[in-house]
Amino acid sequence: PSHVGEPMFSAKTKAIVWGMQTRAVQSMLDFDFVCSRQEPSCVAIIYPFTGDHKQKYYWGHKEILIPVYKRMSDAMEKHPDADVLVNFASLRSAYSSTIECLNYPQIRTIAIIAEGIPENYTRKMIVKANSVGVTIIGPATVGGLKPGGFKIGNTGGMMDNILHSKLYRPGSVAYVSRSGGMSNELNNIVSHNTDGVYEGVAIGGDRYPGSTFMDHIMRYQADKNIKMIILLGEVGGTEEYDVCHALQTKKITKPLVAWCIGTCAGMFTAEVQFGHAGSCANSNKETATAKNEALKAAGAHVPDSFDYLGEIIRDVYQSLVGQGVIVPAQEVPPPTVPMDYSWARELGLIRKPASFMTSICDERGQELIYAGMPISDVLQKNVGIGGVISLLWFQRCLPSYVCKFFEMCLMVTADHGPAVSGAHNTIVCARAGKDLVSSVVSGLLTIGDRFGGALDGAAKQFSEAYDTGMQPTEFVNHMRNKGQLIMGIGHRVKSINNPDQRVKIVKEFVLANFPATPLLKYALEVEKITTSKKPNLILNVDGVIATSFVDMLRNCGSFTSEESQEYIQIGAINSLFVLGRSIGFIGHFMDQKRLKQGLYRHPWDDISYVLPEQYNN
Ligand code: Q5B
Repeated sequence: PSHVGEPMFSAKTKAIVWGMQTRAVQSMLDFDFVCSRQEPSCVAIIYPFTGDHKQKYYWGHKEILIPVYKRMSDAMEKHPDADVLVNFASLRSAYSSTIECLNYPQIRTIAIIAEGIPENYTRKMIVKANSVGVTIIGPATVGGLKPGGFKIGNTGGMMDNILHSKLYRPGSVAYVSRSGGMSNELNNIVSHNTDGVYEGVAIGGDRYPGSTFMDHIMRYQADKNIKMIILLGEVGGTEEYDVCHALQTKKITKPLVAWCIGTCAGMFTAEVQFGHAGSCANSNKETATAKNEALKAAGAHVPDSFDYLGEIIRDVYQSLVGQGVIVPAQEVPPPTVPMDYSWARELGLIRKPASFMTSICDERGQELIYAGMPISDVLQKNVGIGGVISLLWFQRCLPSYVCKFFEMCLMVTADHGPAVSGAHNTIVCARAGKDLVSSVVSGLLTIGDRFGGALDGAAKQFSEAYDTGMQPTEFVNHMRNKGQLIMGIGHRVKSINNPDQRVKIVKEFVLANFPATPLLKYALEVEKITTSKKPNLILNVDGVIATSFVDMLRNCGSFTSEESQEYIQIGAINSLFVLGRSIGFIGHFMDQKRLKQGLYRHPWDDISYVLPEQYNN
């Protein structure tokens, strides 16, 4: 192929990523940015499980879009300048996606990340790749990198690692290893002892790697920018002997530092299989110790143990500097890559005021917590719905008589028949074919000053009158003079002749159980005056609940006077009617659906048409 002899990666390399590996793609782009590349290296993503779309990534501070293609053919056609495929396909689809990719002559290198691909599949991929002149890196690898130019996927680790090992600019040392994890360690060792990494490839831990140590070492030998080579082999396989042969036959002339890891295998009496599929010695020749000896005999610089690898690398490097073969370049600081918000927060580097606050419920931990009480305790302690209201509305456990009061209010307000405004609306809405939420909401929206929502007004009016020392008669006259109705007084159908049992039940409970009930008693005095004028001007269900609610807030001992006042001011007193009547509205919705009631149309004979004269026939 035309690309033979050209460097495998450069600062212009463009890659297509197979698989939805958003972190890896971002990591490639961050690497590009810190290397001062002009353009992002990842130009497209192939993901067969969604339709074509674009995904947002960061390019430094800026946001850019990278196209995602369902079909490989589209990605190749739209990005003819991409010559690397970073294949994140799983072990099940890595074979088919690699074989498909080998049909596109634009691709020169394929990195296969998946571990566990069956060896016969890998061998078929290698045969096909060799036949079309494509280099495979992997399988079972993190990939490789070229400082200052390009990196495959997650190679090199996080940004602090990349900065620490100065991988944003090229050095003079190239390495090839099997292990991806150990290549990170090599980045660290090389950056500490030399002018840095020029290129590094991890060929992967399988028995049959797509490209070999020799493939990469011969590339390094040919590249004039590389002044020394490091080989990090391991127990298992015989490929290191090819390197020995190349050293002996002077195919490799650059200084080569080598070490095979796994020398400890000799300390075990039985055969040892290390983490990689290929890292197991099938004969004495495949042991790390034998290979290290052979490499040393062939002329490689081999340390006595891994601990001295850095030292020997430094010695070779310094002698090259001494000979003038390496002239260390001046350090240029890299551009700053912004840190991801979540990572910076985890490191405790930044703080930000939260957009919103909550103080009643926390669902983040193992157990849901209502105002400090785990949900299992809520149930175990049998606090009931009144207790849950105490916790979620008032952030505290209120006395049991208060919880009982809440529950009683919910029960008595749960419904008052289909004729009232809210139930009527819910029914009409349900019959118009609407869903539960819409129907219930249409009922709830009728709750206001006249219907069911007079509690807040009643709480304010009665408490203000009482607190300013107005006598009940004074209050009634004052309201009449202002031309205002007294909230919580009056009912369409209930009167002193047709008393409202709900009012009686709540009133009796509150008078018997609350420590003090001054406002309720005040309201009952007002009722005496209003009913003397008109029998339907009773203290209604809204009025009795509202005044009792205020008595509870002020006298149960759980609230300061400021807190009690705040609940009245913020409009919290309607809450019990709203919650209670929701039960009834849901009932009416279900009832209408169950009864298969059709669309409601109000009868004409129940509507008085009073149009302006000129429009009447
Ligand atoms: N007058 C409730 O009125 C109603 C007066 C008043 C002084 C008053 C009316 C009112 C305040 C709001 C209130 C909650 C509209 C009611 C509820 C839940 C429910 C509903 C259900 C359920 C009824 C006749 C005469 C007039 C008026 C005077 C009336 N109210 N004076 N203070 N509060 N109350 N709402 O019968 O001289 O003849 O012109 O707005 O507390 O919603 O079951 O239906 O569970 O679903 O239409 O219980 O009282 O009387 O307006 O014709 O007035 O009495 O000024 O005097 P009515 P109106 P005048 S409980």
